[in-house]
Amino acid sequence: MSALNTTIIKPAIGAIVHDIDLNHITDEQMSAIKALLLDRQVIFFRGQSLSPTAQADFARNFGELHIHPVFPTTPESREIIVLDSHATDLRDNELWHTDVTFSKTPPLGCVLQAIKIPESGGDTLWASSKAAYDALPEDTKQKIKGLTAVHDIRLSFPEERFGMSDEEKARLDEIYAKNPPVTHPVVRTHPDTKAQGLFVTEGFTDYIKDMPREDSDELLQALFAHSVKDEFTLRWQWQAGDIAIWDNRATQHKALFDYGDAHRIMHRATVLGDEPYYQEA
Ligand SMILES: O=C(O)CCC(=O)C(=O)O
Ligand SMILES: [Fe+2]
Repeated sequence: MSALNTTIIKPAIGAIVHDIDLNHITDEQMSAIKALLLDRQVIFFRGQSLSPTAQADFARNFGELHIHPVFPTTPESREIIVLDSHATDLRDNELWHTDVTFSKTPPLGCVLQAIKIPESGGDTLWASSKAAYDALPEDTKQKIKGLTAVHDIRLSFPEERFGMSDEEKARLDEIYAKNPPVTHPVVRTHPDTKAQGLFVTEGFTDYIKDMPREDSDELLQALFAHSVKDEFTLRWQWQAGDIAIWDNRATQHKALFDYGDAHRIMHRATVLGDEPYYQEA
């Protein structure tokens, strides 16, 4: 990691990379960024300025990009989602979630750039799924290791959220039909590091399969609460020009919606990922 000047944020998660302009990076720096991301799970860069096409090109270093079924995009690049608090209801991002786990192959990761940040509020929190898994009691690890759970887009994008014009309703019904509920392992083995991570979130995980609903609800509530304990999480206070990159296979996150009517705009590129699996260590 000698190609990068970094500061660790917390033992479990996070690093800041200094003295780098993401518009001009060498192959050596890119390799170091990838290694740092695997190690720290979410990494931050201050003082950046990537146009939508430059942000998409940078994100493509990690893999092919995803087009989101719900969020609007920039005119310059359809691969850049615009999260604009004055244009879209962003309350769904305030639930702890891992991005797009309502799909069979959730994203590998995201590159998020702060374009406009309120004077106060609007922080984002990330939690390490690995740290959460590692800290589970051994009997819980044994209990959950073979389980699978159903993830559903409707938990975070419910009908009530989208206005009820016929046009909106038809669009949403089409989105639901194209994204039926999917099943994922409750413990996910990271494809690169082979680390185990807890892979359920309040944003998208509906129920654990082959378990009475009440037991599933109780177990999920306990796992949700455990996943986001202080020692597994960090909180990022944004400045415009910040970029965060997270490993979506190893984290969950939550964007606070605590800034009233203030204007907050973020640009996100989403890198395609593969099908989650569990493999015994
Ligand atoms: O707006 C943010 O800080 C993050 C929103 C979010 O959940 C995302 O971009 O995946
Ligand atoms: Fe998200």
